[in-house]
Amino acid sequence: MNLHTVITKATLEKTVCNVVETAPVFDIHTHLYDAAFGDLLLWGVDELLTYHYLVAEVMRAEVIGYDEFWKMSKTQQADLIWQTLFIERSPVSEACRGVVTCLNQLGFDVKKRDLAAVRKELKRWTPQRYINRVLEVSRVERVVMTNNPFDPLERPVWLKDFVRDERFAAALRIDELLMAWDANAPRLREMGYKVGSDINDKTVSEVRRFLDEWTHRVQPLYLAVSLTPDFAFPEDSKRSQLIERCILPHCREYGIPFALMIGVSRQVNPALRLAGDGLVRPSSLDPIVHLCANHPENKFLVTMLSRENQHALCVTARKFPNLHIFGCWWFLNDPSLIEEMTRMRLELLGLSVTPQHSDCRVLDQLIYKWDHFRRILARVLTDKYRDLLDAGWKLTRGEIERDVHLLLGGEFERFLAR
Ligand code: RAT
Ligand code: ZN
Repeated sequence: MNLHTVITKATLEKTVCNVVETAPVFDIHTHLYDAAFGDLLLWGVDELLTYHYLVAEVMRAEVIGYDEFWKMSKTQQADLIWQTLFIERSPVSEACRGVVTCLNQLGFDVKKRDLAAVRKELKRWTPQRYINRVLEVSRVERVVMTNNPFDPLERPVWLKDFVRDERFAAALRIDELLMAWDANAPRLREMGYKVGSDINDKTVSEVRRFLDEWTHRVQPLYLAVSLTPDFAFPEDSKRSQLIERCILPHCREYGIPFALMIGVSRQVNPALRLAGDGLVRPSSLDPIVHLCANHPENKFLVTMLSRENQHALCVTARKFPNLHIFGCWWFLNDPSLIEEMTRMRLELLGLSVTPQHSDCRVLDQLIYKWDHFRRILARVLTDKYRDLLDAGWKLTRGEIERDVHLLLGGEFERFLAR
Protein backbone atom coordinates (compact mmCIF):
# COMPACT_ATOMS: atom_id res chain seq x y z
CA MET A 1 0.00 0.00 0.00
CA ASN A 2 1.46 3.39 -0.91
CA LEU A 3 0.74 6.81 0.55
CA HIS A 4 -1.88 7.59 -2.09
CA THR A 5 -3.81 4.38 -1.65
CA VAL A 6 -7.41 5.22 -0.92
CA ILE A 7 -8.64 3.64 2.31
CA THR A 8 -11.84 1.62 2.30
CA LYS A 9 -13.88 0.48 5.25
CA ALA A 10 -12.33 -2.95 4.79
CA THR A 11 -8.74 -1.68 5.02
CA LEU A 12 -9.31 1.11 7.54
CA GLU A 13 -8.71 -0.58 10.89
CA LYS A 14 -5.61 -2.44 9.79
CA THR A 15 -4.11 0.67 8.20
CA VAL A 16 -4.74 2.91 11.19
CA CYS A 17 -3.30 0.31 13.60
CA ASN A 18 -0.22 -0.07 11.44
CA VAL A 19 0.35 3.68 11.12
CA VAL A 20 -0.19 4.34 14.82
CA GLU A 21 2.00 1.41 15.88
CA THR A 22 4.95 2.44 13.75
CA ALA A 23 4.84 6.24 14.01
CA PRO A 24 7.69 7.86 15.93
CA VAL A 25 6.79 9.70 19.12
CA PHE A 26 8.02 12.99 20.52
CA ASP A 27 7.26 12.65 24.24
CA ILE A 28 6.74 16.16 25.60
CA HIS A 29 6.94 15.61 29.38
CA THR A 30 9.03 13.02 31.18
CA HIS A 31 11.30 12.78 34.19
CA LEU A 32 14.00 10.99 32.22
CA TYR A 33 17.55 12.23 31.77
CA ASP A 34 20.27 12.28 29.19
CA ALA A 35 22.91 9.63 30.10
CA ALA A 36 25.29 12.48 30.97
CA PHE A 37 23.28 12.92 34.18
CA GLY A 38 24.49 9.55 35.48
CA ASP A 39 22.41 8.10 38.30
CA LEU A 40 19.59 10.58 37.73
CA LEU A 41 18.52 8.43 34.80
CA LEU A 42 16.55 5.55 36.31
CA TRP A 43 16.28 2.31 34.37
CA GLY A 44 15.87 -1.44 34.86
CA VAL A 45 13.49 -3.77 36.61
CA ASP A 46 14.06 -2.70 40.22
CA GLU A 47 13.29 0.90 39.30
CA LEU A 48 10.24 -0.26 37.37
CA LEU A 49 8.94 -2.20 40.35
CA THR A 50 9.54 0.59 42.84
CA TYR A 51 7.83 3.27 40.68
CA HIS A 52 5.88 5.44 43.09
CA TYR A 53 2.58 4.38 41.52
CA LEU A 54 3.39 0.81 42.65
CA VAL A 55 4.59 1.84 46.10
CA ALA A 56 1.10 3.22 46.78
CA GLU A 57 -0.43 -0.03 45.53
CA VAL A 58 1.74 -2.37 47.61
CA MET A 59 0.84 -0.50 50.78
CA ARG A 60 -2.80 -1.36 50.14
CA ALA A 61 -2.18 -5.03 49.41
CA GLU A 62 0.38 -5.85 52.06
CA VAL A 63 0.24 -4.97 55.74
CA ILE A 64 3.58 -3.29 56.24
CA GLY A 65 4.54 -0.18 58.17
CA TYR A 66 5.78 2.82 56.20
CA ASP A 67 9.02 2.95 58.21
CA GLU A 68 9.64 -0.73 57.69
CA PHE A 69 9.14 -0.31 53.93
CA TRP A 70 11.42 2.72 53.63
CA LYS A 71 14.15 0.98 55.64
CA MET A 72 14.39 -1.75 53.02
CA SER A 73 16.91 -1.61 50.20
CA LYS A 74 15.58 -0.94 46.71
CA THR A 75 16.03 -4.63 45.83
CA GLN A 76 14.06 -5.69 48.89
CA GLN A 77 11.28 -3.23 48.07
CA ALA A 78 11.18 -4.52 44.50
CA ASP A 79 11.04 -8.12 45.79
CA LEU A 80 8.15 -7.28 48.09
CA ILE A 81 6.23 -5.50 45.31
CA TRP A 82 6.83 -8.34 42.87
CA GLN A 83 5.75 -10.97 45.39
CA THR A 84 2.70 -9.03 46.59
CA LEU A 85 1.34 -7.47 43.42
CA PHE A 86 2.46 -9.95 40.75
CA ILE A 87 2.66 -13.36 42.42
CA GLU A 88 0.10 -13.35 45.21
CA ARG A 89 -2.51 -11.60 43.01
CA SER A 90 -2.78 -10.78 39.32
CA PRO A 91 -1.17 -7.54 38.15
CA VAL A 92 -4.29 -5.98 36.66
CA SER A 93 -3.75 -2.35 37.66
CA GLU A 94 -2.41 -0.10 34.91
CA ALA A 95 0.91 0.44 36.69
CA CYS A 96 1.36 -3.32 37.24
CA ARG A 97 0.31 -4.18 33.70
CA GLY A 98 2.92 -1.68 32.59
CA VAL A 99 5.72 -3.71 34.12
CA VAL A 100 4.49 -6.85 32.36
CA THR A 101 4.33 -5.03 29.02
CA CYS A 102 7.87 -3.70 29.47
CA LEU A 103 9.37 -7.08 30.35
CA ASN A 104 7.50 -8.80 27.56
CA GLN A 105 8.58 -6.31 24.91
CA LEU A 106 12.15 -6.37 26.14
CA GLY A 107 12.10 -10.06 25.24
CA PHE A 108 11.70 -11.71 28.65
CA ASP A 109 9.41 -14.69 29.03
CA VAL A 110 6.98 -13.21 31.52
CA LYS A 111 5.24 -16.58 31.93
CA LYS A 112 8.27 -17.76 33.88
CA ARG A 113 7.83 -14.95 36.43
CA ASP A 114 11.55 -15.14 37.05
CA LEU A 115 12.69 -11.84 38.50
CA ALA A 116 16.21 -13.09 39.19
CA ALA A 117 16.70 -13.93 35.51
CA VAL A 118 15.60 -10.44 34.49
CA ARG A 119 18.01 -8.86 36.95
CA LYS A 120 20.83 -11.05 35.71
CA GLU A 121 20.28 -10.14 32.07
CA LEU A 122 20.00 -6.41 32.78
CA LYS A 123 23.40 -6.41 34.50
CA ARG A 124 24.93 -6.81 31.04
CA TRP A 125 23.61 -3.47 29.80
CA THR A 126 25.13 0.00 30.00
CA PRO A 127 22.78 3.01 30.30
CA GLN A 128 23.78 4.25 26.85
CA ARG A 129 23.03 0.96 25.13
CA TYR A 130 19.86 0.58 27.14
CA ILE A 131 18.65 4.02 26.04
CA ASN A 132 19.12 3.00 22.42
CA ARG A 133 17.29 -0.24 23.02
CA VAL A 134 14.31 1.26 24.84
CA LEU A 135 13.91 4.09 22.33
CA GLU A 136 13.98 1.54 19.55
CA VAL A 137 11.46 -0.81 21.15
CA SER A 138 9.10 2.04 22.10
CA ARG A 139 9.60 3.92 18.82
CA VAL A 140 10.14 7.11 20.77
CA GLU A 141 12.34 9.51 18.87
CA ARG A 142 12.78 12.30 21.38
CA VAL A 143 11.74 13.09 24.94
CA VAL A 144 11.54 16.28 27.00
CA MET A 145 13.24 16.06 30.39
CA THR A 146 12.20 17.99 33.52
CA ASN A 147 15.17 20.13 34.49
CA ASN A 148 15.42 21.78 37.85
CA PRO A 149 18.31 24.18 38.49
CA PHE A 150 17.66 23.91 42.24
CA ASP A 151 18.22 20.15 42.27
CA PRO A 152 21.55 19.52 44.01
CA LEU A 153 22.23 16.45 41.87
CA GLU A 154 21.23 17.96 38.56
CA ARG A 155 22.64 21.45 38.92
CA PRO A 156 26.34 20.50 38.90
CA VAL A 157 25.93 18.55 35.68
CA TRP A 158 24.64 21.64 33.92
CA LEU A 159 27.36 23.79 35.43
CA LYS A 160 30.11 21.66 33.93
CA ASP A 161 30.03 21.36 30.18
CA PHE A 162 28.81 18.19 28.50
CA VAL A 163 27.79 17.12 25.04
CA ARG A 164 24.01 17.01 24.81
CA ASP A 165 22.20 13.99 23.45
CA GLU A 166 19.78 15.58 20.96
CA ARG A 167 17.17 12.98 21.80
CA PHE A 168 16.76 14.54 25.27
CA ALA A 169 15.33 18.05 25.03
CA ALA A 170 15.07 20.20 28.15
CA ALA A 171 12.25 21.92 30.05
CA LEU A 172 12.99 24.38 32.82
CA ARG A 173 11.03 23.52 35.94
CA ILE A 174 10.26 26.51 38.12
CA ASP A 175 8.24 25.07 41.01
CA GLU A 176 10.88 26.32 43.45
CA LEU A 177 10.26 29.89 42.32
CA LEU A 178 6.49 29.77 42.18
CA MET A 179 5.52 27.30 44.88
CA ALA A 180 7.94 28.16 47.69
CA TRP A 181 9.40 31.59 47.07
CA ASP A 182 10.12 32.38 50.72
CA ALA A 183 12.08 29.17 51.20
CA ASN A 184 13.96 29.50 47.93
CA ALA A 185 14.83 33.20 47.74
CA PRO A 186 17.78 32.54 50.12
CA ARG A 187 18.93 29.72 47.84
CA LEU A 188 18.88 32.11 44.89
CA ARG A 189 20.98 34.53 46.93
CA GLU A 190 23.47 31.71 47.63
CA MET A 191 23.67 31.18 43.86
CA GLY A 192 24.61 34.84 43.45
CA TYR A 193 21.28 36.42 42.52
CA LYS A 194 20.58 39.49 44.63
CA VAL A 195 16.89 38.88 45.23
CA GLY A 196 14.99 40.27 48.19
CA SER A 197 12.06 38.58 49.80
CA ASP A 198 9.61 41.07 48.23
CA ILE A 199 8.99 41.06 44.51
CA ASN A 200 10.39 44.55 43.92
CA ASP A 201 12.21 45.88 40.83
CA LYS A 202 15.58 44.54 41.98
CA THR A 203 14.18 41.08 42.69
CA VAL A 204 12.39 41.04 39.34
CA SER A 205 15.54 41.88 37.42
CA GLU A 206 17.56 39.27 39.33
CA VAL A 207 14.95 36.55 38.75
CA ARG A 208 14.96 37.53 35.07
CA ARG A 209 18.76 37.19 35.12
CA PHE A 210 18.45 33.71 36.68
CA LEU A 211 15.94 32.71 33.99
CA ASP A 212 18.12 34.17 31.23
CA GLU A 213 21.20 32.32 32.36
CA TRP A 214 19.44 29.01 32.78
CA THR A 215 17.63 29.41 29.48
CA HIS A 216 20.94 29.90 27.72
CA ARG A 217 22.48 26.98 29.54
CA VAL A 218 19.66 24.47 29.22
CA GLN A 219 17.91 25.61 26.02
CA PRO A 220 14.47 24.63 27.36
CA LEU A 221 11.55 24.09 25.03
CA TYR A 222 9.27 25.54 27.72
CA LEU A 223 9.10 26.67 31.36
CA ALA A 224 6.95 24.45 33.59
CA VAL A 225 5.28 24.37 36.97
CA SER A 226 2.95 21.96 38.67
CA LEU A 227 0.20 23.69 40.65
CA THR A 228 -2.29 22.92 43.39
CA PRO A 229 -6.08 23.15 42.82
CA ASP A 230 -6.22 26.49 44.64
CA PHE A 231 -4.14 28.10 41.88
CA ALA A 232 -5.50 31.56 41.15
CA PHE A 233 -4.29 34.24 38.76
CA PRO A 234 -4.25 37.15 39.16
CA GLU A 235 -4.26 37.29 42.94
CA ASP A 236 -2.51 39.20 45.67
CA SER A 237 0.48 36.90 46.09
CA LYS A 238 4.18 36.75 45.38
CA ARG A 239 3.52 33.91 42.95
CA SER A 240 1.16 36.05 40.93
CA GLN A 241 3.68 38.90 40.83
CA LEU A 242 6.45 36.52 39.79
CA ILE A 243 4.31 35.14 36.97
CA GLU A 244 3.27 38.58 35.78
CA ARG A 245 6.63 40.33 36.07
CA CYS A 246 9.16 37.54 35.46
CA ILE A 247 7.75 34.39 33.89
CA LEU A 248 5.45 35.86 31.26
CA PRO A 249 7.91 38.50 29.99
CA HIS A 250 10.70 35.91 29.95
CA CYS A 251 8.62 33.45 27.93
CA ARG A 252 7.62 36.22 25.52
CA GLU A 253 11.20 37.30 25.04
CA TYR A 254 12.35 33.78 24.19
CA GLY A 255 9.18 32.79 22.36
CA ILE A 256 8.68 29.72 24.55
CA PRO A 257 5.48 28.46 26.20
CA PHE A 258 4.71 28.45 29.89
CA ALA A 259 3.45 24.99 30.89
CA LEU A 260 0.97 24.76 33.74
CA MET A 261 0.16 21.37 35.22
CA ILE A 262 -2.77 22.04 37.49
CA GLY A 263 -4.54 20.10 40.18
CA VAL A 264 -2.19 18.12 42.40
CA SER A 265 -2.59 18.25 46.17
CA ARG A 266 0.89 17.68 47.45
CA GLN A 267 1.59 15.20 50.22
CA VAL A 268 -1.91 14.20 51.25
CA ASN A 269 -0.09 11.27 52.85
CA PRO A 270 3.53 12.28 53.50
CA ALA A 271 4.41 8.81 54.83
CA LEU A 272 4.20 7.61 51.22
CA ARG A 273 6.85 10.14 50.19
CA LEU A 274 6.89 10.58 46.39
CA ALA A 275 3.74 8.42 46.22
CA GLY A 276 1.96 10.67 48.72
CA ASP A 277 0.62 13.36 46.36
CA GLY A 278 -3.08 13.23 45.60
CA LEU A 279 -6.10 14.59 43.84
CA VAL A 280 -8.82 15.96 46.07
CA ARG A 281 -10.87 18.29 43.89
CA PRO A 282 -11.11 19.92 40.48
CA SER A 283 -9.47 23.28 39.79
CA SER A 284 -10.77 26.53 38.40
CA LEU A 285 -10.33 27.37 34.72
CA ASP A 286 -10.47 31.09 35.49
CA PRO A 287 -6.68 31.52 35.73
CA ILE A 288 -6.19 29.85 32.34
CA VAL A 289 -8.82 32.02 30.69
CA HIS A 290 -7.30 35.12 32.26
CA LEU A 291 -3.77 34.21 31.19
CA CYS A 292 -4.73 33.34 27.62
CA ALA A 293 -7.03 36.32 27.14
CA ASN A 294 -4.78 38.95 28.67
CA HIS A 295 -1.49 37.65 27.35
CA PRO A 296 -2.10 36.85 23.69
CA GLU A 297 1.63 37.17 23.01
CA ASN A 298 2.31 34.30 25.42
CA LYS A 299 1.83 30.61 24.68
CA PHE A 300 0.45 28.24 27.31
CA LEU A 301 0.72 24.49 27.57
CA VAL A 302 -1.80 23.07 30.01
CA THR A 303 -2.69 19.72 31.48
CA MET A 304 -5.09 19.21 34.36
CA LEU A 305 -5.26 16.36 36.83
CA SER A 306 -8.94 16.14 37.53
CA ARG A 307 -11.24 14.26 35.19
CA GLU A 308 -13.95 16.82 35.93
CA ASN A 309 -11.80 19.58 34.42
CA GLN A 310 -11.25 17.98 31.03
CA HIS A 311 -14.35 19.19 29.23
CA ALA A 312 -13.99 22.83 30.32
CA LEU A 313 -10.32 22.68 29.41
CA CYS A 314 -11.16 21.58 25.86
CA VAL A 315 -13.75 24.31 25.55
CA THR A 316 -11.22 26.88 26.77
CA ALA A 317 -8.69 25.67 24.20
CA ARG A 318 -11.29 26.26 21.47
CA LYS A 319 -11.36 29.91 22.49
CA PHE A 320 -7.64 30.54 22.62
CA PRO A 321 -5.16 29.45 19.94
CA ASN A 322 -2.35 30.36 22.38
CA LEU A 323 -3.47 27.44 24.57
CA HIS A 324 -2.24 23.93 23.75
CA ILE A 325 -3.50 21.12 25.91
CA PHE A 326 -1.53 17.95 26.46
CA GLY A 327 -1.40 14.56 28.10
CA CYS A 328 -3.48 12.38 30.35
CA TRP A 329 -1.64 13.24 33.48
CA TRP A 330 -0.76 10.87 36.32
CA PHE A 331 -4.03 9.55 37.84
CA LEU A 332 -5.66 10.05 34.43
CA ASN A 333 -3.16 7.80 32.73
CA ASP A 334 -5.48 4.79 32.77
CA PRO A 335 -6.97 3.25 29.63
CA SER A 336 -10.63 3.99 30.36
CA LEU A 337 -9.90 7.64 31.13
CA ILE A 338 -7.41 8.07 28.30
CA GLU A 339 -9.94 6.77 25.81
CA GLU A 340 -12.67 9.05 27.08
CA MET A 341 -10.38 12.08 27.06
CA THR A 342 -8.87 11.34 23.66
CA ARG A 343 -12.30 11.00 22.04
CA MET A 344 -13.51 14.21 23.64
CA ARG A 345 -10.41 16.13 22.63
CA LEU A 346 -10.54 15.02 19.01
CA GLU A 347 -14.24 15.86 18.89
CA LEU A 348 -13.73 19.34 20.32
CA LEU A 349 -10.29 20.24 19.03
CA GLY A 350 -9.62 18.08 15.99
CA LEU A 351 -5.92 17.43 15.68
CA SER A 352 -4.68 20.55 17.48
CA VAL A 353 -3.85 18.76 20.71
CA THR A 354 -1.08 16.54 22.08
CA PRO A 355 -3.24 13.80 23.57
CA GLN A 356 -0.51 12.07 25.54
CA HIS A 357 2.82 12.45 27.30
CA SER A 358 4.41 9.64 29.28
CA ASP A 359 5.58 11.26 32.53
CA CYS A 360 8.08 8.38 32.70
CA ARG A 361 10.41 8.33 35.64
CA VAL A 362 12.04 5.10 34.55
CA LEU A 363 13.40 4.76 31.03
CA ASP A 364 11.81 1.34 30.44
CA GLN A 365 8.36 2.83 31.07
CA LEU A 366 8.46 4.49 27.65
CA ILE A 367 7.69 1.02 26.32
CA TYR A 368 4.44 0.50 28.18
CA LYS A 369 3.17 4.05 28.34
CA TRP A 370 3.37 4.40 24.58
CA ASP A 371 2.32 0.85 23.72
CA HIS A 372 -0.82 1.19 25.80
CA PHE A 373 -1.59 4.63 24.40
CA ARG A 374 -1.04 3.59 20.79
CA ARG A 375 -3.71 0.90 21.11
CA ILE A 376 -6.23 3.41 22.41
CA LEU A 377 -5.34 6.03 19.82
CA ALA A 378 -5.75 3.51 17.01
CA ARG A 379 -9.21 2.59 18.29
CA VAL A 380 -10.35 6.18 18.62
CA LEU A 381 -8.97 7.26 15.25
CA THR A 382 -10.47 4.25 13.49
CA ASP A 383 -13.90 5.26 14.79
CA LYS A 384 -13.42 8.88 13.77
CA TYR A 385 -12.24 7.96 10.26
CA ARG A 386 -15.05 5.41 9.89
CA ASP A 387 -17.57 8.12 10.63
CA LEU A 388 -15.94 10.23 7.90
CA LEU A 389 -16.03 7.37 5.38
CA ASP A 390 -19.70 6.86 6.24
CA ALA A 391 -20.26 10.52 5.42
CA GLY A 392 -18.68 10.02 1.98
CA TRP A 393 -15.18 11.40 2.72
CA LYS A 394 -12.08 10.06 0.94
CA LEU A 395 -8.96 9.19 2.92
CA THR A 396 -5.44 8.02 1.99
CA ARG A 397 -2.74 6.31 3.98
CA GLY A 398 -0.56 9.40 3.61
CA GLU A 399 -3.25 11.52 5.22
CA ILE A 400 -3.54 9.12 8.15
CA GLU A 401 0.26 9.25 8.62
CA ARG A 402 0.16 13.04 8.55
CA ASP A 403 -2.58 13.15 11.20
CA VAL A 404 -0.91 10.65 13.50
CA HIS A 405 2.36 12.56 13.26
CA LEU A 406 0.54 15.69 14.46
CA LEU A 407 -0.93 13.86 17.46
CA LEU A 408 2.34 12.25 18.52
CA GLY A 409 4.35 15.45 18.83
CA GLY A 410 4.03 17.21 15.48
CA GLU A 411 1.32 19.57 16.66
CA PHE A 412 3.40 20.41 19.73
CA GLU A 413 6.32 21.34 17.47
CA ARG A 414 4.03 23.52 15.39
CA PHE A 415 2.84 25.21 18.57
CA LEU A 416 6.43 25.88 19.62
CA ALA A 417 7.13 27.40 16.20
CA ARG A 418 4.00 29.61 16.18
O1 RAT B 1 3.56 11.69 37.32
C1 RAT B 1 4.40 11.75 38.21
O2 RAT B 1 5.29 10.93 38.31
C2 RAT B 1 4.27 12.80 39.27
O3 RAT B 1 4.98 12.41 40.36
C3 RAT B 1 4.79 14.16 38.98
O4 RAT B 1 6.11 14.08 38.57
C4 RAT B 1 4.15 15.05 38.01
O5 RAT B 1 4.07 14.47 36.77
C5 RAT B 1 4.89 16.37 37.93
O6 RAT B 1 5.60 16.58 36.94
O7 RAT B 1 4.74 17.16 38.86
ZN1 ZN C 1 5.69 14.92 35.66
